[in-house]
Amino acid sequence: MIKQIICLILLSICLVNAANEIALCSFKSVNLTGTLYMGYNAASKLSLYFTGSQKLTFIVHNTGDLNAPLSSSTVMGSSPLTCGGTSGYLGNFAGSTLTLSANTDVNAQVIAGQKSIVGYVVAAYPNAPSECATISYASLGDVIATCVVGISDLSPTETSIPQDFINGVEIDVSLPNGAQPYIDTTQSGQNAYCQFFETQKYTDNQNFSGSAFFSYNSAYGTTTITATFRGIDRLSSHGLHIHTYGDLTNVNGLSVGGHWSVSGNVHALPSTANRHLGDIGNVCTYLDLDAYYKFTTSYFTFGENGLNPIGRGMALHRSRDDGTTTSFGDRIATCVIGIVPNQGTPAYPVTIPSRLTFDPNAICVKSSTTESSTTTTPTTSSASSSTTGTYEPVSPASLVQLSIFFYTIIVIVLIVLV
Ligand SMILES: [Cu+2]
Repeated sequence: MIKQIICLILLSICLVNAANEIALCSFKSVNLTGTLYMGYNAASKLSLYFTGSQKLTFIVHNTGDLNAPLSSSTVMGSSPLTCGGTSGYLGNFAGSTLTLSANTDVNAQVIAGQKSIVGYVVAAYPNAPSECATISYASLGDVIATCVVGISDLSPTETSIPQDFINGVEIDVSLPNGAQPYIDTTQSGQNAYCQFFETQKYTDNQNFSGSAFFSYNSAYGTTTITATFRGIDRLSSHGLHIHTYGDLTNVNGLSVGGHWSVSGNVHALPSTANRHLGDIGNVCTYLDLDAYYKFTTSYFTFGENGLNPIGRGMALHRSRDDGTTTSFGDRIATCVIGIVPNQGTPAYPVTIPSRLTFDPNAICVKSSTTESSTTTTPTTSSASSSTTGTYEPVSPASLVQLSIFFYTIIVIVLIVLV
């Protein structure tokens, strides 16, 4: 609340980051890799550039959930699909060469204001027509791959915008671009979902999965973030942040940039008032469970004040964030925050075991002797601590196994004595 009041007073510095931002969508599928870049050129037209080599049609759908079912009824805009008429019809591409289909201006699509596609899913289809033509959805074939449109920077330090994108479609890097999500003020709030992809810094050699769900409560102005992760190192808790860019192009996760923040912020844990917008603490791990996270904050909103996380990125780190900038290590997984429309739930809901409670500041301390009172811990084992020297709470399941073991020993001893 304090931050929001300060932001209202000093609105100019609270518009998050510079406005010179573009949109992009990175396909991370075995079927398709490549990035679709979107920016306004000197003529204020949205221009598109695709780095892949396949001939494809790109369609935007009315969801930012990568697992949501897609059909003709979820296409953004009208049907049939017309170039320049259907807002979700981005056109037909034939790779990075500067042909009409690879590099074209479009009129009905935007990355700012009303109808912005930032935070929505783009799906790639195989049966692209040879030129811009009115087509039926069914003629495009089955979806090859999907991605979520995120925000990136035209003058980045940690990502590589193709020079062909800037030169070929005449993007003027000195002009403001200003990619922003569309805020539907007719809704009482928007939810969001972020599906993680492991980076090349992920070394745990297990099947990884992870997702985060943002549930916005407009009545209280609060956002509850829940998340689960599988396949990550259980000997450590893991720093989790919202980062500035929804850009997954860098294989090591560097292109999500620094922590999402406004001027004057410093890095800290949620227990500290002055911190980055994206400082949301740690994910706790368990000895025999997946990793879970739950945190409620009023530090940012889903409103129009520049503090909206849609289209930004998230990063899960190798190590625990102890509030210092050097503590949390590599980015082992990253994602783009997409819209879940109509305050809905994602196709694969994030579920948290009911027996778990969470520290309001998402601390996850390392000490095995203090963890039960200060960190995420199963409610039914609050008096216990780990017997292995690690700092994860012992789960109820482990306690049951331990009890059965000792009970068996006692019974055996009694039988021998009798
Ligand atoms: Cu981070």
